[in-house]
Amino acid sequence: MTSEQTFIAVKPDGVQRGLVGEIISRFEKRGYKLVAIKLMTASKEHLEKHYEDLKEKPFFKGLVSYMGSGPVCAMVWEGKDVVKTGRTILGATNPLASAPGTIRGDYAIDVGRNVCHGSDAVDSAKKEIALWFSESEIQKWTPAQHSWVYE
Ligand code: YYY
Ligand code: MG
Repeated sequence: MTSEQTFIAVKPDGVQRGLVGEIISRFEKRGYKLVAIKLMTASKEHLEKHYEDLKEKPFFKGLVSYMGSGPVCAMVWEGKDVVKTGRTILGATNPLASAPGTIRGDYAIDVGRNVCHGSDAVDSAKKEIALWFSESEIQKWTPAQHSWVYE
């Protein structure tokens, strides 16, 4: 099995709305493995780095201020094709375009309050994981269910 890792975060609105458990649950139930998790209020500098590709966008300043307005639940999830599948589990960036059954499609309306983040590619996942976590915070473990999820 070729495994990969992705950075998933419950944004401050998701934390405030009590959606942390629900979001973790969707990844767990799908069969993915949680390898790192922490609650963190990110600094402006940290968020500017996290979203550096978007720094020219008109919504950048508001995005950074919203993301730093309270704790974020930062996580690393691991498993087969988890970057792409993670994005599918989150839904489209604009919640109004997200299908019901996705996190954003079930719990969000405005794009600026879309409750969760997920890396968009394997390379950006690596960069984001390195920004949010030190290597010692990432666990190596084998879930008991592994052989019941993968053939
Ligand atoms: O990766 P994803 O979060 O789905 O979208 P990005 O294009 O990377 O934008 C990051 C973040 O910016 C998005 O989740 C909400 C916010 N945003 C916004 O406030 N207004 C937009 N028109 C586009 C994105
Ligand atoms: Mg993105």
